[in-house]
Formats: sequence, structure tokens, C-alpha cells
Amino acid sequence: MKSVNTIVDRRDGKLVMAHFYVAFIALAIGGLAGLLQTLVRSGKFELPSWTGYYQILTIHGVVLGLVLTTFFIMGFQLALVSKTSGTLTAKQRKTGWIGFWTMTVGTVMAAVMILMNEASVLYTFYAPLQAHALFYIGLTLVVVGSWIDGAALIMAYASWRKANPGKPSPLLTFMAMVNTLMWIVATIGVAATVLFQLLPWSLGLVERVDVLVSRTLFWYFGHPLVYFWLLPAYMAWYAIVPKIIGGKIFSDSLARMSFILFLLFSIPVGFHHQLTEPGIDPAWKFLQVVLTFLVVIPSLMTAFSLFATFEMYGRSKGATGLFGWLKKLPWGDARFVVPFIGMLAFIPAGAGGLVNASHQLNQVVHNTIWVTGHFHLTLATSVVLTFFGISYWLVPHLTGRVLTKAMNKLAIIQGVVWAIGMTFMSGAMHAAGLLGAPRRSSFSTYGGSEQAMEWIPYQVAQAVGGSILFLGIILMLYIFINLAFFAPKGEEEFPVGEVSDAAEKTPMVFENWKLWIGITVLLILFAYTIPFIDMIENAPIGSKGYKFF
Ligand code: HAS
Ligand code: CU
Repeated sequence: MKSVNTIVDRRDGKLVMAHFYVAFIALAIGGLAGLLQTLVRSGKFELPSWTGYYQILTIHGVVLGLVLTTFFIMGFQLALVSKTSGTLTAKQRKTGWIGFWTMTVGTVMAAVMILMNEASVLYTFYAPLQAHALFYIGLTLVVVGSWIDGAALIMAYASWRKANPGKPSPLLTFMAMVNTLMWIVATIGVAATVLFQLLPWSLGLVERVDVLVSRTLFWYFGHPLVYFWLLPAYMAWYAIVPKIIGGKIFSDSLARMSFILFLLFSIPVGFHHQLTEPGIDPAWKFLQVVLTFLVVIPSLMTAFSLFATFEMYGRSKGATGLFGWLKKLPWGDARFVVPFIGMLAFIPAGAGGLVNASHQLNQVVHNTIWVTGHFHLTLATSVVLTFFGISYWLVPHLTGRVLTKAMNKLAIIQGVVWAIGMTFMSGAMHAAGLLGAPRRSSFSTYGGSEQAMEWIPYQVAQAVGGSILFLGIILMLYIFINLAFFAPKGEEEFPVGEVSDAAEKTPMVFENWKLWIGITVLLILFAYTIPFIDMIENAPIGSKGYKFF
């Protein structure tokens, strides 16, 4: 790590913090919406007449799943590149600001439409549910803005490469590049369905929409979307947590290899969200399920590498026995403990993913609240707790403040509160899902049916968990505001891991983008061309739009 700056330049810091402000405002709004939903679904609470369950659910999903994530990730990646590849140039920083404002304007447009109850179509905005055109335009601007932010990152990477010919780029910059490239390739799918299908249809230029094509384009994007969320957490797990605990990165090459595997295999797998969808030949579903199991491999590599880092560190401190190293980890440091809870959660979360991806088991869980349980462990625990863990040092680093002992303690409490709340909520969701409770639906006794009665105790447990989680959100917001505005002035470390001396030298082949993007495109063509032609050739007349709100 030759060109590591000691602190991120103030001007870059402002750009990053702008992204974080939007992300944490989103956390406040989306968290409140989530609390209300769990209360409604317990059957013990009714919303006021001027709003409804699906409007609140749309706010929750869009604001947390799309807005918080995209803003936090783009801000974090800009910080990583500025730290490890050098301060952004004026042009790069300006590009970042243009990206930020484009995303912000888009967010406000989409949010206004949801608040006006013109777009209660949930975060997946499935056709034939039809939203106001401004909702689609707003989301398009969020995506376009993220591309502009991505351009700033790519420019910064390119100038580093130019200044350092023949050298592998700094690990965290490399990782941010992979995620950005994956994001650009993936968002082409959602851009296509919005621009060519949903927008003309909601403007009334065409009457009908091909639902299968639009869902297929959505999931071409929707699955890599979840890895776009996950990879920044992996960046912290691979390359930042080792430094925090005082250890070393197990292997630079292994980390790069796993990121490249994500680039290759994240995209040609969208059909695992469409396993019950008629109109796709089972042979193609099978192929994409096989590819889904391939994309599990880099996560298993990550688990291996993390265990290796922890164990190597523990043994260097004299730990013995199979799990003795666990005792040597810094259990008093929120920067470690909070992401670690995220890692732990990812073990059952990933196992649930394997269940979902198995065609036969998917028939049991699809469209049940099990799936909601799955993504509250993956996204809303593993990823989000890691983002919180990052904020605990990155926010004070950027604002020239420090994480005090008191705040560190509160941050650990925050992580524990989250773990407890999520155990109740996600656990109950998984269980109720196996009993057939549907997702994306408000409270109903379904005419007093016996089966629906079985779900109610679990729905009450979800509300208990949801309330505890809301407390966790309040704690997080309190800590964020403290770190951004009130904590004592000082210098908080930006931890960047160093590679273990025993690791092999990193080969240059990882920087061969033509090769990796070439293979990515080939795999996408392989997995999608024929089924897509089938869909177009055998297209039904399409559906008119529905507005149930
Ligand atoms: Fe998923 C649905 C399959 C991962 C998010 N997923 C969703 C949806 C979301 C989502 C949001 O195949 C719902 C979309 C909607 O609205 O309809 N998912 C998978 C698979 C994985 C997976 C195979 N999902 C994620 C991640 C997400 C996410 C990550 C967000 C961040 N998912 C599915 C499928 C569906 C689905 C189907 C569709 C279901 C349906 O029918 O609708 C895999 O990537 C998971 C691999 C992970 C592992 C775990 C590795 C463990 C690690 C931790 C190590 C721990 C340590 C600490 C070191 C194999 C790295 C240890 C310390 C000790 C002391 C023990
Ligand atoms: Cu998926």
C-alpha cells in the first residue's frame, strides 16, 4: 500500500458526507415505515385513514433498499478510493458532486410521488402495477447519478494506473472498481425496462406492457443489486477489519479473485427469482440455478479467508485449541464487534439463500414471508450492520472528530440491540413463511381461516422484533449525529489492512478488465439470449396498467 494518505482530503470528505446525510435521513424515514408495517401486520394496530399499508411498504423498500444503500455505497467507495489511491482531482470531485445531485433530485422526485400515493408499487415496481411517470423518471435519475459517481471512481482508478504502471492497484480501490463495473453492467437491465417499457406505458404512449419481459429485465438487475450491497461489506471484512483487530489480510490475491468471481457470476442468475414464473423453459432455470451455486463460491472463499485472518491473529497472540482465537479478538471495539455480528448473521442468511436457490425448496418458500426474513438477515443485518460499523470510524474521520469511549460503548449496545430485534423479527418471518404466510401483504385473517390463525403469534413476534430494531435505529441516528456534529475534535484512524507476509505476490491478471468484462458479457449472453428470444417470440398481448392505490 504505497500511496495511502493519512487522512482523506477535507474536500473529498465533504462529498462523502453529503452521500451519508442522505443515507441516514433515509434510515430514519425507512425505519419508521418498517416499524409501522410490523405493527399493522400484528393485527393490533391500524394506520390512519390517509395512508395505507402498501404506501408505507413502498416507502420502506425504496428508501432503505434503494436509497440508503446506493448513497452509502457510493460515498464509501469514494472515500476508499480517495484514501488508497490519492485525493481526487478537481474534475473527479466535480463529477462526484454532479452524480450526488442527480441522485438526490431523482430521490426527491420518486419520494414525492410515493408520498402523494401515486406510486404504491413496492420497491420492485412490478408491472402490471403502474406508477406515475415521475416515479420512474426519479428512479432513472438515481441510477444515472450513480453512473456519474461511478465515472468519478473509474477516472480516479485510471489516473492511479497511469501514475503507477505495471503495479496492481491498491486492494480497496480495486474492489470498488469491481463493484462499480458490476453495477454498470447490471443497471442496464433496469434502465431498459424503465425506459422502453414502464415509462412509455405510464405516460400512455403504449397501452400494454409485457410483464414477463419487464420482470426478467428487473431480475437481470435485481440479483447483482444484492451483491452491489454485499461487496462493500466484503471490502470492510477483507481489508479493514483485519487492521482493526491488529491482524493481517490473509491473501490479497484470494480477495481479488473472489471479487472477480462476483463480477462474472452475479448477473447471469436472475431466474432464481423467477423459478415459479411461467413462460421460462425449465432448462434455462436449471442453468441459472447452477450459475447461482457458482456465485456462492466466492462467499465461501470469504468465510474461509475471514476465519484464517482471525485464527492467524489469535494464534500470534498465543491462542491454542480449535476456537481459542475467539477469545483474543477485541470484543470491546465497536468497529470490530458490530461488523462481526453481521458476519455471524451471514451464516444462517447465506444458508437461507441456498434454500431459496434450490428449485424444489423454492416452491415452498417463494412469495412467503420467509423470503422477507432472508433479506432482513442478508441486507438488513450483515450488510447494514457492517455499514454502521464503518460509519463509527469513517464519519468522525471525515468530520475531524473522534469516536469517544462512551459512543463506542453505545455503538456496541446498538449492534446487540439489532441482533436481538432481528432474531425475533427475521426468525418469526422464516417460521411463518414455512407455515405459508405470504409476503407483500397486509394483515388479514383470510375470513378466519385456520391456517391464517397459525401465523398470528409469529406476526406478533415480528412486531416485537420490529420495535426493538426501531430502538436500534434511534441509537444509530443518535451516534451518527454525535459523530457528524458534536463529538470532540481529533483524528480518528481510517484503518486499511496490510497483507500477511506469507501471502503470494498479486498477479497483474486481475487488472485485465477487457478479459473479465468479456467473460461477464459471454456468460450473460449464454444465460439469457435464448430464453429472451423465446419470451419475445411467444409474447402475449401484454397487460394494461393497474392502480390499486
Ligand atoms: Fe438472496 C431473494 C438466493 C445472498 C438479498 N435475496 C432475495 C431478496 C433479497 C435478497 C432482497 O435463489 C428478495 C428479492 C425480492 O424482493 O423478491 N441469496 C441467494 C443466494 C445467496 C443470497 C444463493 N441475498 C443474498 C444477499 C443479499 C440477498 C447477500 C443482500 C445483501 N435470494 C436467493 C433467492 C431468492 C433470494 C433464490 C429468491 C427467493 C424467491 O423465491 O423469491 C448467496 O449469495 C449466499 C451465499 C452466502 C454464504 C455465507 C458465507 C458466510 C460468510 C460469513 C462468515 C462468518 C464468519 C464469522 C467468518 C454461503 C462469508 C464466524 C465466526 C464464528 C465464531 C462462527
Ligand atoms: Cu438473487
